[in-house]
Amino acid sequence: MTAIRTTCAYCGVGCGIRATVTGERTAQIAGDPDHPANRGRLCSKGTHLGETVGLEGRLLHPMIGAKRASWDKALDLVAKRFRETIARHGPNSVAFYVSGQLLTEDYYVANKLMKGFIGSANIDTNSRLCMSSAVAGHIRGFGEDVVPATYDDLDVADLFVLVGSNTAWCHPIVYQRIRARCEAGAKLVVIDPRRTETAEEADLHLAIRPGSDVALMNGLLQHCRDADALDDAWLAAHVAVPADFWDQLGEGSDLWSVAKTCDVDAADLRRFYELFAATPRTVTLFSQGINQSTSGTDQVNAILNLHLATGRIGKPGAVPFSITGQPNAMGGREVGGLASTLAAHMDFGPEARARVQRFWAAPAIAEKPGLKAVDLFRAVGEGRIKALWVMATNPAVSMPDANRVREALAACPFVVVSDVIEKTDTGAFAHVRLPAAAWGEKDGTVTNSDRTISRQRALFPLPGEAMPDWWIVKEVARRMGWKNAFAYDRAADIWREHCRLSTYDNDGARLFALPGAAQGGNAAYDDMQPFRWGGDAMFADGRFPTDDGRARLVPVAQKPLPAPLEKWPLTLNSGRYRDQWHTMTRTGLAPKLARHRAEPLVEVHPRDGEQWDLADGGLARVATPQGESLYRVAFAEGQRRGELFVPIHWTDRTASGGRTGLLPRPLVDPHSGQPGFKRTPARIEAVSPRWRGFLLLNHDPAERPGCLWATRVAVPSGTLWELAGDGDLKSLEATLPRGERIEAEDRARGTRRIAIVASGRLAAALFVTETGELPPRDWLIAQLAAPDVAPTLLAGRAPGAAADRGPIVCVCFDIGLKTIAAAIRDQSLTDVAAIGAAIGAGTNCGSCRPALARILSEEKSHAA
Ligand SMILES: Nc1nc2c(c(=O)[nH]1)N[C@H]1C(S)=C(S)[C@@H](COP(=O)(O)OP(=O)(O)OC[C@H]3O[C@@H](n4cnc5c(=O)[nH]c(N)nc54)[C@H](O)[C@@H]3O)O[C@H]1N2
Ligand SMILES: Nc1nc2c(c(=O)[nH]1)N[C@H]1C(S)=C(S)[C@@H](COP(=O)(O)OP(=O)(O)OC[C@H]3O[C@@H](n4cnc5c(=O)[nH]c(N)nc54)[C@H](O)[C@@H]3O)O[C@H]1N2
Ligand code: SF4
Ligand SMILES: [Mo]
Repeated sequence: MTAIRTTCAYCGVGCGIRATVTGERTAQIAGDPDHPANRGRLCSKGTHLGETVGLEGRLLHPMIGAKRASWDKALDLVAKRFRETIARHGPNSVAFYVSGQLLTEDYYVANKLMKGFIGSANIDTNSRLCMSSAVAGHIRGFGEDVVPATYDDLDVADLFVLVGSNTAWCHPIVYQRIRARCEAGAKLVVIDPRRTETAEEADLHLAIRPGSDVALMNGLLQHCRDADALDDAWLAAHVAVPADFWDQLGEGSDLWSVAKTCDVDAADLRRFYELFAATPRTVTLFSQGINQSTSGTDQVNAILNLHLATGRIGKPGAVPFSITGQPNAMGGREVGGLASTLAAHMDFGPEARARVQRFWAAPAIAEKPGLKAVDLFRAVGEGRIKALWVMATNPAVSMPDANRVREALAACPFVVVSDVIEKTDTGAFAHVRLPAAAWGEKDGTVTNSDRTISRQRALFPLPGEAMPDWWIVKEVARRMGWKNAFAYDRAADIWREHCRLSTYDNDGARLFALPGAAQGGNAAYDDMQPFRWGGDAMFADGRFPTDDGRARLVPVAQKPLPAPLEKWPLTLNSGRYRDQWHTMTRTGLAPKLARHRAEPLVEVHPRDGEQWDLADGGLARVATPQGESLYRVAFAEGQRRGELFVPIHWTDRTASGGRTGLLPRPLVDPHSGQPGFKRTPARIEAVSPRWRGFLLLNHDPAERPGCLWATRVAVPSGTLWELAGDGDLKSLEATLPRGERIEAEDRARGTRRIAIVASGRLAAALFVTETGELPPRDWLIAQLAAPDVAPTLLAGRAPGAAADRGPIVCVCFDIGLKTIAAAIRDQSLTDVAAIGAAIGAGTNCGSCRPALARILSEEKSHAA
């Protein structure tokens, strides 16, 4: 069996994978030692990709309404409805909403159809929610949306500044490269209102007031100027500085004012400023804490200003680094998948429009930028957009003010959804659902955060009637009447056209160019090795893609941060968990990934918890001006007071609560249109249901159990639902399968325990209690697959009673907190490597190493 080289399905780190197909739908996953992004390493999500390549839950046939349809029927209908809508209401009455999870080839075809043939720019992407502020900031500062950094910079930097990035969880392999460099002496500063696992390992953590990043960066720039750390020669030669730039910067930028605005200790702030000024080789990495703000673009430029003014760009180990979220966020930027760009890093100027139209031999070309995501869904809601095609994204969950987005989808006369999964919250609104090929089936290219283009390669044949996204789009285009322009037979045809457009009529004015790449044949495409466009030393010559060849310092000022409102005294932040990906359509299938955090938590400072009468582990309702949702409460010392943190991953399919998309306001950055997801006024109140419990089933039920709190947890051989409610258990009992019923009741504690045994195995268990205890779930879960039925089912533990391992920390080797703590104590382990040597934890993907470090320090402080 030979390994197939491909690229991870998840984050923008873009790790290379060697996958060995071991069965019809099984594969063994290993890191690719030859891939420059990861050199063989993988994080927990990449490592467990093999658990998500089965066919459960897949959409395998085109559907018109609830009925299966042939491809011909479905494609004809989509083409007809789009054509008719355009004929009657004009090209701007239709829209595509696409995704950084499309491959470059898919993205290219969708963009070409909308901008060159339909003649509208109403194609936007979930990247609008993700890094459009970085795009706008790059264009303002550099003249083009170019990320100058590479991962090689990480290996030679002396200082890392991570701003608004939980790198340890969201870009774990980048984080491991940073840690490796720190072990050689580099310093790490983390700027994040929360003490994340990333922050816990930092040399310095500045838990700033959310939204105060511009003040922090402007103060730092002022400090560098005072400390003589600017690079005057570089500034004079390569940067345009507006006349009043330094005067406006000075205001409120003294150390004391900044410390007050950012609400951090002035001594810590000084330490950071001095460290930065003294360390030329600095990489500043930023992601959603910076981008997802109504001042996102200004925040990005505050960072770029710093690097431009100190000459920390174009040199090894000195660079600002916007790390991208999705596997092909960058590829989407390159094809022009955003409503605000045209194609191949061109804008809507008359020359660019004429050039692209000529190249495509297109009947039309979009005249101006189209609607950005939030405006686009507003236009759908107002009836201005009458036909919408959603590809590879789940806006009913992930857009801000998702209730309004759902209303808009429900009101839209024609909605098409291309997805790999049968039941998604967005798919529920579709008139036509088209089955797309998933990771492991599709072929094409992706561009990662550091401009490295790699191949995703198919491991399995296409299942059912699933087809690649590029094929689906080109078939619709052909049926709309544009046969020749969309005569692609394979992804490689599209790749070559994309490469030709990048160099077409490009005398070097556009840095994005893939020269040479267009020449290879299909075999060259199949054999493509990872390569970085733009070279390894972007901007080393000090020339920038602006009219005068200079970069720009952009004056940016800190916006006032309003005091909390009486009705909404708290600020709601949202983001990611280490082992889940977005709306969980794939990671939600993997039992091992459910181990890290099984339920949607609202993290709250313990003192705030007391103030609002919350119980750690209880339930609470979080409300904002936009909506409300339930969460399980987790007291967390790492939260700032007055702030809440919730995850973005749970949906209608997986939980009754944790519906984070319902909460943010649809407010956007004026330059980029990116929503400010990270700061929403909110309040919280305890919810105390009469009973709590769990339901374990040997199958995946079609419907979510109907009660106040129901969260689906992936487990081996079945599903687990964590439950709480006020009503009786009738509807839950109705979900139990047939079989022999064993039951026990303890009226004093309001406890009922029911087990169903069928064909000699445990088929289901429903345990609820009002005031009693619930057993740990592990042993019962294992009974689903046990060959015999244990006599102690209703006790929820083995006849001899197994020791409780505690919550799982190392998902690769299934090692719990209690096991680790015991090993540290009993074997006097003193560092993470020693834990690995003793019990194996943290020695595979390494994602749990920050957690191990924390357990170590907790054990140390216990001992002391
Ligand atoms: N495990 C996992 N990894 C992922 C993903 C996933 O779903 N799961 N998704 C991928 C995608 S698409 C993306 S975009 C990236 C996102 O990667 P990250 O940006 O690292 O992730 P987030 O958790 O959204 O937010 C990062 C941090 O910003 C902080 N923050 C909030 N407000 C502020 C502020 O005002 N200032 C500062 N300085 N910080 C603030 C938050 O507290 C949070 O810790 O992750 C990618 N990787
Ligand atoms: N409150 C809050 N909201 C946020 C964020 C936040 O931090 N806070 N972050 C935002 C960010 S940065 C992002 S990137 C978004 C992510 O949000 P989404 O893009 O909505 O999330 P995903 O779950 O990745 O959705 C991808 C969909 O595409 C499907 N899919 C997977 N592969 C393919 C394929 O090859 N073809 C097709 N056609 N379909 C496929 C999946 O099954 C899934 O339904 O969420 C945003 N929303
Ligand atoms: S860091 Fe993890 S999720 Fe991201 S590409 Fe690498 S293996 Fe995949
Ligand atoms: Mo993202």
